[in-house]
Amino acid sequence: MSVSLAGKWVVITGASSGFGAAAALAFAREGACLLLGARRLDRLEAVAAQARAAGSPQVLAHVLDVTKTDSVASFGSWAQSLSARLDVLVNNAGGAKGLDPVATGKDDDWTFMLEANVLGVLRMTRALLPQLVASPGSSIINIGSIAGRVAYEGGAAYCAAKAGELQITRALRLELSGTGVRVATIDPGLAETEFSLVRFAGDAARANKVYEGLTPPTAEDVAETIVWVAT
Ligand code: NDP
Ligand code: 8X3
Repeated sequence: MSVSLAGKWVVITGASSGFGAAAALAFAREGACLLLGARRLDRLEAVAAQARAAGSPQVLAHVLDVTKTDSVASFGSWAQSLSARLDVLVNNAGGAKGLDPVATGKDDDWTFMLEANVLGVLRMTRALLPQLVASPGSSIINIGSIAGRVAYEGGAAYCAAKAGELQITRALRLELSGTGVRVATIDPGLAETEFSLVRFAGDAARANKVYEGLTPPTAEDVAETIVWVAT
């Protein structure tokens, strides 16, 4: 049996591009109310405007950096001031930096990947858990990756981070058993978004090469799966 999302409160992290932006529009078409977070507020506001036009009764955007505890706390207080209950948390913010083998890996890249993909999920979940528990039937949907299950050269830190996300999902599922909060991971394979542009520090030629000769899934395909899991 699927659940109606009309009027439900959905939080999406990393909603300024890619899967998160597409998910915002997909939830909007279901009539959900949206709280969107990311670091680039201008991009977030543009997605919010599209989501309103797509049918969401309420869309609000707030700057969010999941690598910073203070920023997550501020987002959490803002969300609390808007709704005592939350129905869906999509922990999507994250990504990769670099494709170096361990031998030449950069501390800054490793720190970002572990902070954003692992600690970000923990921080966001901790901050919003009281509002999710207040709404039995709510869902936490973490965006992992096939990289959390299968390693590749140059992917040590990113694969470790996404394997970490998978274990967070598993632990949370046990911890929240009996609360009515469902916990899921979606582990896409390679899909065409700004992921590779970010990984290669804005080198568009290198990023485009990743998708050459392929017909990868789109952000909209993944968004459709996120909405399906939420229902
Ligand atoms: P994009 O680069 O298009 O989107 C990433 C989103 O995450 C942006 O909205 C970005 O916003 C946000 N983000 C990054 N760092 C932070 C941060 N510190 N705090 C808050 N928001 C942040 O890539 P995708 O849409 O592809 O990536 C979304 C998720 O999907 C990531 O977790 C990624 O690892 C995962 N994934 C991607 C796959 C792919 O092939 N594309 C496959 C499997 C998983 P901003 O910069 O404005 O903060
Ligand atoms: C992103 C997909 O295969 O490029 O998570 O690591 S992959």
